Order: sequence, then structure tokens, then C-alpha cells
Amino acid sequence: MSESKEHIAFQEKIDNDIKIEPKDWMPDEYRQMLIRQVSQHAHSEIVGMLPEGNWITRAPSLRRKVGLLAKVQDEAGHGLYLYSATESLGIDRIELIQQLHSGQSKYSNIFNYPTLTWADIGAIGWLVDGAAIMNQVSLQRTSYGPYSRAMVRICKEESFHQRQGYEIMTTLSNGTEKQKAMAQDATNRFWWPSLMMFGPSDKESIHSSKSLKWKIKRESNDELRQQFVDRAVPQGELIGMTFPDPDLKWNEDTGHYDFGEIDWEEFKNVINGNGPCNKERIRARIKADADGRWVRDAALAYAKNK
Ligand code: BYC
Repeated sequence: MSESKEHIAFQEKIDNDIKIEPKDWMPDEYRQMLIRQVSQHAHSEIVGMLPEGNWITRAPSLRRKVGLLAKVQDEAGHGLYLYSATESLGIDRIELIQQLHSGQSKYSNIFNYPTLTWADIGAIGWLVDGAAIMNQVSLQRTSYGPYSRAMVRICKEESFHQRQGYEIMTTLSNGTEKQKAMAQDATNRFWWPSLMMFGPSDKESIHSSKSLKWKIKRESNDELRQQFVDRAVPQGELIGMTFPDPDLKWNEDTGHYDFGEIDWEEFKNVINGNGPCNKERIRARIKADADGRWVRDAALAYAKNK
């Protein structure tokens, strides 16, 4: 079947790096692909507030508390920009949130792990935000205008998040033996799940070929994962951290680090709702939504009276 004129003009715009804007013609599959990815991204920001929120009242100093509070607030803001970007594709936020609550829509695997110690806040900033930035810098060049513009602002804030985490890890690694061991334990637990954040390997990734053709994604899952490993390993070595991977080593020939096989069974379990904290996270979101209903009702009633 030959492609319609609209399809051809659409692909030409994409090939020439012209952004697609909300009122432009777009194939329904492109729209659906974006709704899926951008809403999952929004959910990840909102659910991502939970593991860190757990430590706000227990931060070890006022400075650390202020930093963490600001970071968690930023994540709420990122969620809001991204829900707005998704709404510009013609779907209502209430429906998106229902999809999260019912399990129909995914969110990042990483937020289904517990935050057991203060060092986890350091490891999340350093590794989880580090991985998120690697992916999001690339998404600044995504073909959909509202998503791309949201990414520009989000990346500025994420780089502060990464630095606050790395600073926590640096402090702990220069501290007592116990503090150093706590930082190492957090690194050990967050390393592999952070590598999983980039998604399945390229040969298993079901959406990549269309997504790359339409420039929704600009680099593949494996390319971004490799860039992250190459960046994170020297950072870890600088502060005396080791990584829980006996196969991790510098490869002179490729100019990259080689690393071991990811446990894809664990990844599949976690993204399909069976990770250590999935049920707890969704329960917390449903409760927050129910507790805030009266505020939304009041705001709507006020707007109607006006
Ligand atoms: N977790 O064909 P694939 C943050 C799913 S939060 C869960 O490769 P795609 C932060 C995928 O959805 C940053 N599920 O998909 C916040 C698909 O399932 P469905 C969050 C995953 O879309 C607070 C299936 O596996 N960042 O920064 O081409 C505190 C097949 O995958 C994951 C984003 O959301 C995963 N990791 O590529 C701290 C970035 N990976 O939908 C930090 C935006 C894959 O068919 N998203 N799946 O049921 C993306 O760039 C892409 O969607 C992905 C996956 C690279 C994640």
C-alpha cells in the first residue's frame, strides 16, 4: 500500500528536523507512541518522589534536607510539565492517572526498589538521575515540540539532582568505615537497576525501530546505556566505589567499558508489577489522589462560579 500525502509530508518534516506541534497532522500511531512514552515518563517523575520522600524527615542536616526537598519538588514539577505535554496530544490527565493506578500504564522500573539507608539518596542522585539525564539530554532533540521543550528545562534541574547525589556519595566515602560501607552497599543495590532504566536490549526493544524512525527516541537503549556506564564508572572510581559486576572492565579496542549480562528476568518481573515495592507505590499514589480530591473539587467549583 502506498503512503498518503500526509504521511510523506510528515516523514519529510521529521527527516528535516522540523518539530511536530500539537495541531499538526500526525499519524495516529505516532500520537499513540508519544502518549505511551510521555505519560510513562510523567508517571515516573511522580512515583519517583516516593522513595526519596521517605528520607526528607530523616535527612542528616538542614542543608541536606533543603536539597532533598527542592529535588523532590522539582520532580513534581517535571511530572506536571510532562502531563501537560501528554494532554496536548488529546488525552485527559484524569484518564492518564487512571491508567497508572490500574497498572495499564508503566513507570520506570527503578522506583520499585526500597530506599533502606541515607546513602540510597546519594546513590539515587548519582546513578538514577545520572541515567535519567543521559536519556533526557538525548530526548531534548525528540521530534515532538512540547516534549522536547519540557526536556530542556528538566535537564537543567536534573543536573543539580545528579550533583547533590554525587556530593552525598563523596561525603560518605570520605567518612567513617561505616559510612563508606553504607555508600558501597547503596551502589551495589542501585547499579544493576540503573542499567535497566534504559530499557531492554536493542534486539528485544519492541518500540525502537518506529520510535527512531520518527525521532521520538534519538539514540537506542543500548547506546545510551553504554554512554552511562562509560560516564559512571570513572566517577565511582574517583570516590573509591566498586561495582557489583566482575565482567566490568575497560576495553582498549572499543574505547568503552565492557559489562556483564543484565538480569532481564528481574527487569521483566519489576516492570510487570512484581518488584519489591510496586504494590506499595501504587497504593501510595491512589491514597494521595483520593486525599487530594476535595482540593480539586473545590478548585473546580470555584472556577465554575467565576
Ligand atoms: N521501566 O520497546 P521498549 C527520573 C517498557 S524518571 C519500565 O524499549 P521504548 C527521576 C516499555 O515501556 C525518568 N518499563 O520501549 C524521577 C515497553 O512497555 P510498553 C524516567 C520499561 O519506549 C524521580 C517495554 O518495556 N525516564 O528521571 O522504546 C527521581 C519495551 O521497551 C522500561 C523516562 O521515562 C523501564 N526502565 O524505550 C529521580 C524516559 N524500559 O510501554 C529520577 C522516557 C522499557 O509497551 N522514556 N520499559 O508496555 C524512554 O526514553 C523510553 O520509553 C525507554 C524505553 C528508553 C524507557
